[in-house]
Amino acid sequence: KESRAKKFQRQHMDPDGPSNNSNYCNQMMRRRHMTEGRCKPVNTFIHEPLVDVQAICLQGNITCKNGQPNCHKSSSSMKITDCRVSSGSKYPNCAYRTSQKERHIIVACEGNPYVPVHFDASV
Ligand code: PAX
Repeated sequence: KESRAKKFQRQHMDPDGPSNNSNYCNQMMRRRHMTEGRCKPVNTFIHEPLVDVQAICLQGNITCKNGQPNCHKSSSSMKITDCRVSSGSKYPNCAYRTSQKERHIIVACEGNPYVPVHFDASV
């Protein structure tokens, strides 16, 4: 079975991206299997090296949106792309809006090694 750490990488890591086109989210949400069973409503891709994203687990510890204590906020801002399902989108034809940003990101970390498993927010 896919580990939580590998699932985070599949859903959120794209170090070599983004290709600068408005179809980025339509292609990537499908390619990374987030349009199977339903259209995942919101998903963020991170365009930074994996080691830099893993290092966030050693940076500022904060409370997560769900009240758990295992969230960490990146000390630097990071290049990200937010994908948000379009209002007219109807499964199985998932359509997304693509928006590129530079933000501090908040991830939840777990395990040994202590690595990202959930994307909490960007600020
Ligand atoms: P997830 O299912 O929320 O978490 P995501 O981050 O890709 O997936 P499994 O075994 O898979 O169920 N975990 C935690 N989750 C939440 N909070 C804490 N502290 C925590 N610690 C561990 C993946 C796994 O991490 C475990 C959790 O139990 C899961 O284990 O966002 C919904 C989704 O949208 C994304 C982030 C979420 O997907 P919500 O409801 O939390 O706001 N998303 C959201 C995003 O990519 N970008 C955004 O800007 C926002 C707002």
